[in-house]
Amino acid sequence: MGDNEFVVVANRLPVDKVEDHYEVSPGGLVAALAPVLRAREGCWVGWPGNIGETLDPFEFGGIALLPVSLDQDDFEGFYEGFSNSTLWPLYHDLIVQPEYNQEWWERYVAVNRKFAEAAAEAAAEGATVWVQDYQLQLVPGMLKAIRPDVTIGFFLHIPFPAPALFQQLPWRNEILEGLKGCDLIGFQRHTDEDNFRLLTEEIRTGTFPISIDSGEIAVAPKASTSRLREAVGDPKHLLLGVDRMDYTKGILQRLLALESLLDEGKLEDVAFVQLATPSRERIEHYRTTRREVEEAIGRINGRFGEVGRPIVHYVHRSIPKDQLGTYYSAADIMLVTPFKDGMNLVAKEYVAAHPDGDGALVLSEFAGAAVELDQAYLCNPFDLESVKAAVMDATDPDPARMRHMHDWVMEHDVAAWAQSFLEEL
Ligand code: ADQ
Repeated sequence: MGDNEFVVVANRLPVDKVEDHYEVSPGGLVAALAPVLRAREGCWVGWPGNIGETLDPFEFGGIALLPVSLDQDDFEGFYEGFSNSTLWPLYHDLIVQPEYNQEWWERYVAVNRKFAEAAAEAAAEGATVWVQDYQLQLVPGMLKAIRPDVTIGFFLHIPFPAPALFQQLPWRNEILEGLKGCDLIGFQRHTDEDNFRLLTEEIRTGTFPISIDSGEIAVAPKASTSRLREAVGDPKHLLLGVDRMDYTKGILQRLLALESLLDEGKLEDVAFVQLATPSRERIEHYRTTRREVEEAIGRINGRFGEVGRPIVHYVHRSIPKDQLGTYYSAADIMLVTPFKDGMNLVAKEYVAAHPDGDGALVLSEFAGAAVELDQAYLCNPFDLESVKAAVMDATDPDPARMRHMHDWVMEHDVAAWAQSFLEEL
């Protein structure tokens, strides 16, 4: 038993090792939880991010960090395997086929046990423990067995599938048992919560749509946005995509929509910037997605670009948040076209960068964000014509729609999200 009144358990610690020191990792979750952690003698349990590294507990920015180490087999079986090649595709409605592998499952159990034991060690008598996401669904049950005195919350950042899909999982009963250790489970959308409740009604659940740190995305000064627009040839329409390179995000589909609009001569004087963070690159489906995206970009530029003036400008790297703000501010049309997405914070970040109502958001109806951002130009990424129509509508946007969404996002930020979950817990 430890002395922390509040414990966050997440796959990753909220820090990254940069050469010989640590830096806070970017992201809303840390920003939202840091004040709560500081105020309540909090501790964060998670993996430091380097395979095979074993670290003693340390403090960073007033928060106690309790590292859980993962070796190569843990990383491959628990993280790349069960989490990202079984659960990720299954929970995103089988965009690619999930793989069911007994050894991965055993690693998932073993690693969840490590996290549960670490949380049990950190938590004070009667503490509140908040477990994050699909990698750790067994932690609540395991922790409750060791420490029945603690209150356990769980938040699922990704969708929860319909029962007919979930039932495919050979270990579906074990996952449900794990989650039954919770006092409260939070979902992104009502449909996720409803899907879960069709399987069991024993546990208290709620819908808490996550959001962004409203202070993190600043509106960029005119000089920087002009410089960016100039760099891409001062087009009439600057389109933008920002994603992890993931098959759920529909990056290829938006490129195909663009290509088709150019082909038909409906869209002219356009530049498209696609920023993509490398992600899960050892998994075959991710390599295929990247290959298909890069092939489409090459083809579009070959067909419609000129020397020194490509149509698609592509960066396959992570971009610092302050620079991201310049891209968001400069873009006329933001394309967010996932086949399925728990929330999609990029959509909210774009809206946050447009207080004056300029700009337009093309948003997939299958992103959780579409529930709140219903004034966006909604589309169905499975239907190319629907994406094309939304892009064309977005070329002549109604500023009232963007202003409305901006005000909503600024008020419903990630701090409000954390507060509402913890109050309910
Ligand atoms: P993700 O699938 O990673 O998150 P998203 O919500 O869009 O998706 O968050 C991505 C974050 O990464 C954003 O903050 C964005 O700014 C950043 N990012 C993306 N591309 C970048 C780039 N090239 N450079 C720098 N930063 C980049 C999962 C779920 C989502 C859910 C979140 C939070 O899949 O549905 O919204 O968790 O719950």
